[in-house]
Amino acid sequence: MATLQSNNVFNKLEFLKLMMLSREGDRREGILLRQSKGWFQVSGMGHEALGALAYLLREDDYLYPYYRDRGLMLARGLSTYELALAYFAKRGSSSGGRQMPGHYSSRKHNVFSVCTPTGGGCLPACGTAWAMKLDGTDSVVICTIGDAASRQGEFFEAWAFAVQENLPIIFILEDNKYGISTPTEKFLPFHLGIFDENSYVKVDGRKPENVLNAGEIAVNKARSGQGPTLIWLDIDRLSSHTSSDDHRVYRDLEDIEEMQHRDPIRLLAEELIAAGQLTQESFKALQEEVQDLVDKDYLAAEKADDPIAEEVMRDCWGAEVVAEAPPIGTGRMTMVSSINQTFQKALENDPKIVFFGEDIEDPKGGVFGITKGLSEQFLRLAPGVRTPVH
Ligand SMILES: Cc1ncc(C[n+]2csc(CCOP(=O)(O)OP(=O)(O)O)c2C)c(N)n1
Ligand SMILES: [Mg+2]
Repeated sequence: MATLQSNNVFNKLEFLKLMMLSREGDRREGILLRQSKGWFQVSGMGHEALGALAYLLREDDYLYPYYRDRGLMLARGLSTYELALAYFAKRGSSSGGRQMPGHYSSRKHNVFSVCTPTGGGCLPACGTAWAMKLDGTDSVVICTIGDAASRQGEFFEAWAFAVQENLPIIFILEDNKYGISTPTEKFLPFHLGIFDENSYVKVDGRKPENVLNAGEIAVNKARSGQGPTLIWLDIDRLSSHTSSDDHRVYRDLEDIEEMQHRDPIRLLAEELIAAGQLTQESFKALQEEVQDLVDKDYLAAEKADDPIAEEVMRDCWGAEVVAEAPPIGTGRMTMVSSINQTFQKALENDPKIVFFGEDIEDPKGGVFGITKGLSEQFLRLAPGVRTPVH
């Protein structure tokens, strides 16, 4: 089955093939949809250069992508066959057929399942980055969102928390100028001056080396404990929003035509041809090779097993844990006291427990005193964390 990431070294010609593989997968899914063999499609056409980020990551790093990130997913190591299984909602897909197409996930590659509510991955991504920091590792998290999604409250909350805790996280804002049919220029936080100019980097995201260079600085910064970066990528959505949309209804045809000249695949192919690393013939041969690979994977995936109704609850829950009464004293006590003692026992037994919230610290320990005494007794400073962990 087709996976093209042979090693972690970035090579333009190999990367061109990866972007073409992503594009062809999108094209194939569009055709299958028109043949009524699929139910929904969301394409990453125009966003493929983001895949360059994967070359900066280690296995222990995490990705919180969104639905435009097919190129990034392929570069991370997901195969076209796996994406095809997801497209057909097959039993063997990463979600066991529970997720929509384009809602990537991979336990093996630390890819957290895409949230359908836009921006919904930002806070869990911070949680993962915080856990990495508390564990004292030098892993990093990459979280991607769209330009319209950057107006979600979660994004601002996540950015504030990432800055506060100096988290090893990189937010990638894929600015394709539209949220479905709505132009986002007027609403984009950068255009409103909400972010200090020193807190983000703007990059032409049509060129993989730009993504790679900005990403490298951000990943090194995060790995060395110097905190988060926000990368604002200027890109194009070359397709309609999804298979339920037709962008010709709200975009000028000249505008659509003009975008094709900034197509990242076209730009890289032209560059490689000019550099003598590719010819028109070898480009055509590459296209045929990629088409063939994608064809085979989708044909094979189409024949794979469908989900079984009886297995619908499989993987929805972890192993059952037998509930035990907390080892606190017996006899009469108030509810507040029993909760407080339970927390005490938990903190004594598990150094990984983190209390997170407002008004939980001593001397008050909450309006009802539920956490009273805990911060004084268990105050722990995680390595490199600015604020105490209680
Ligand atoms: C919270 C929420 N509101 C609305 C939607 C419906 N919706 C899905 S995608 C989308 C547009 C997102 O645009 P953008 O963030 O710019 O990403 P793009 O699709 O352009 O890559 C909207 C409004 C949603 N999924 N979640
Ligand atoms: Mg957009």
